[in-house]
Amino acid sequence: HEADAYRTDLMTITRYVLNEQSRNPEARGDLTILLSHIVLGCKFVASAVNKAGLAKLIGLAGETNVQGEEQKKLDVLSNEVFVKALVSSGRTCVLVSEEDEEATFVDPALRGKYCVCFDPLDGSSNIDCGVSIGTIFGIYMIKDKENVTLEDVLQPGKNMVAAGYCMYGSSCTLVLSTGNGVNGFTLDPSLGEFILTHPDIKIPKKGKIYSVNEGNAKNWDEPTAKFVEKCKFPKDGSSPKSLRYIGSMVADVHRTLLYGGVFLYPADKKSPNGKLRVLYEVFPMSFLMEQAGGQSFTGKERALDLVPTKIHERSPIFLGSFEDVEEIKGLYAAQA
Ligand code: AHM
Ligand code: MG
Repeated sequence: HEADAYRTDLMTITRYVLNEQSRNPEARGDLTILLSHIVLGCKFVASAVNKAGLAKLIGLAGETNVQGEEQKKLDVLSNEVFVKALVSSGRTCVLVSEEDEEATFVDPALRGKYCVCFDPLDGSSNIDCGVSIGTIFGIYMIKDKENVTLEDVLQPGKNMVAAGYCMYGSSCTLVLSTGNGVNGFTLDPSLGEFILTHPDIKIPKKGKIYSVNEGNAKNWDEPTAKFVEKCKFPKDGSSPKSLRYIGSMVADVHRTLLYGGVFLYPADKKSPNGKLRVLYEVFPMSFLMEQAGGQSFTGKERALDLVPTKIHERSPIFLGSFEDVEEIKGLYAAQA
């Protein structure tokens, strides 16, 4: 019985990644080891998020608790856990975190061949009201182990070897691509393991949802304004799209991936490059979208073709169902 097989033949994320790697005769298991350290970071954050209120983990950075101990904010704490887990994996050489202004160059003795760009706790303004938040990561391979530079992470997103996110929501879900489709794993808290629950995720070709912060509408450019107008007042006889916006990228993108539709954080007059960061927000999510059959566009080009020049660079982003993004591309082309 198929359902029974699923219950008893547990495909953990480690088993899945090992299987993937064994198909590449040159692979030596380094990516598996690296990913298992990322998974450890995600489990730590999942557990911290769940007991955040109880453990008084959510206090402001620098605040002291009743014992007079310094309390660390959850995003600062999560960042420390990820950095330490990544360095100790022995498989990384450059780390870029949204929490750290400068990139971290791993001590040569602990160096491996991967670079990891990550946002340890995205959407942290949502923590206090219990809305879903997440970790986002993208992985590059270094060019030359003897000569590691910032150039190793200032590469277009299409060079990423893996990307994913972990959503801390009503359940904890890790969505991963190693360049061969997209798979979703849910944390079974009783086992402490991520189990494959969403094999081979494909985004619907067209969706019924659009997701954007409409409070910025007065500053939008014309193609964005036209697209959103079409979502609300379609002229081809189709039904209007529903608006869903959580304001937490991982949750908004996760819904878009599973239900279809489009998520946008466009440029506006006040922020000509939008808000979201290229290396650890735009690229990993664009990588996943393409791997799931959707697309991702910056308003000028395919998002994964963008070549970043600074580690914390921002870019406008339109991602989701293939046909919906195609429509946005058409509006930008018409304006050009
Ligand atoms: P953060 O890194 O400061 O948490 O900001 C990123 C978040 C994303 O999760 C989300 O998509 C976006 O900011 C929402 O921005 P806005 O509040 O402007 O709509
Ligand atoms: Mg962020």
